[in-house]
Amino acid sequence: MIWNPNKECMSRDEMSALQGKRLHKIVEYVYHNVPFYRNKLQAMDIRPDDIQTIEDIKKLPFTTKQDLRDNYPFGLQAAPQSEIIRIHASSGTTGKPTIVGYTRKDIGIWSETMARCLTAFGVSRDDIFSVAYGYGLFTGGLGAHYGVEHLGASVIPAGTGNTEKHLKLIRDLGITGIACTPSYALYLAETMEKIGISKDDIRLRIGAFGAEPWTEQMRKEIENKLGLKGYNIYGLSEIMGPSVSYECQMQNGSHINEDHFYPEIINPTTLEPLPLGQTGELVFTTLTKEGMPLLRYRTRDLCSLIPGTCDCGRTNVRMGRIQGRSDDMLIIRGINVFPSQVESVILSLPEFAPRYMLIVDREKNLDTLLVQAELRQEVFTSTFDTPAAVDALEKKLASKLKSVLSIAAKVQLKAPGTIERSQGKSAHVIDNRKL
Ligand code: ADP
Ligand code: K
Ligand code: ZN
Repeated sequence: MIWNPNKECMSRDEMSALQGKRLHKIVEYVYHNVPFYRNKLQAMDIRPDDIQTIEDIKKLPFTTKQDLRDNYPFGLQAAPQSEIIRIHASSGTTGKPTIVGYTRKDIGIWSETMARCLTAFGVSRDDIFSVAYGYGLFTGGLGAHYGVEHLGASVIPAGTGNTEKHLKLIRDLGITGIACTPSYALYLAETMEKIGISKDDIRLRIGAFGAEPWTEQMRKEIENKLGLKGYNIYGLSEIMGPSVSYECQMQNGSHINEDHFYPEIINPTTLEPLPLGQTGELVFTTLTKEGMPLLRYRTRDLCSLIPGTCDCGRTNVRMGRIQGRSDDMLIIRGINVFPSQVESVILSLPEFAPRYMLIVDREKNLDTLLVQAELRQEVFTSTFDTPAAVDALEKKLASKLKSVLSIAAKVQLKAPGTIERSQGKSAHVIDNRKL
């Protein structure tokens, strides 16, 4: 089943023509409504009329996460506040989140692209579908929720947490579909064993898994333990949220909703576009967004685009699995975490030296984060033989970390000079998870 064959099965010529037309319109729109883009385009001597076909996209400037930070909170918003009906935020570094506003039209398109994904996974109006992404500022929960409603299946707004209660609902209501992070799916399976629900007691048949990287091995494990078929769904808040791309029944790459989100692959160092099939940094231009349209947004996700038509009948280009990131962002329980966020917390507390280590692991299928931080000499001298003082300092750091990272971290205080100082990008991270 295909939700919108008119848009998912266009010929390449039709698609390119539509993308070119939309690109021209969006460039004109940001030129008139976003001073940031107008200034950039003027500095490059580009007028909206210079952009007529989709190939002209190569003339346009890139947009980075840093641009979003520099223009925090609403600097890149194109629509007037009266037109914005929802605001999400994704984690940023240095405590500044990325704010994304959506107009009514944006929310409608998001529901449509979500419905396309769900239909490709095999979800229909007869399904009872549980959304177990986090509800709140994170785009996963509400994004998937509106898509399920738009499709017409019955949505269960389960959210995360309350896992045992959720599992009982899955059993008692005969819930047939679920959207969550792959690691939460494994955690569900684990908890099922613990409370004595077997996969024969439940009717789950479809899983929509995304928001973090996962492997074929994880897919097999989840499928075996929950008795369902798992599909990949990809997205990011800056562009929309989940539903930027989705697997079909062929499970050979994820189809991009390219009538709304135009993909390019570039060399992250030279910024040159790469030929189809090569691995590089994924870049998206939003072709229809009103709230916060972005030109050539650098996702930092590394992957390749897969040429050729797909046996499912869809012609939309596919992307391969995310193979890594060109920055040092970690995804822990689906939440984006930058080592620099931890650094900013540590620097803000006078008791700590600027030496720290993040140790990421997976225990019982759930990601864990341990932050080790060195105490300053004078603080160490005055506290190390007073357990209560050490305890208080640990609590102080843990609570500050929680509020900045939005996830709980274990904290371990270290004596001065005991954390190894090394050079390089991931000098502050040990990631023991096997992906
Ligand atoms: P979301 O709300 O979609 O998780 P965020 O902006 O919080 O959006 O995080 C987006 C990032 O999460 C992506 O840039 C990518 O690194 C990662 N991500 C999302 N979906 C997937 C997926 N299916 N596979 C691998 N990584 C993913
Ligand atoms: K994420
Ligand atoms: Zn397909």
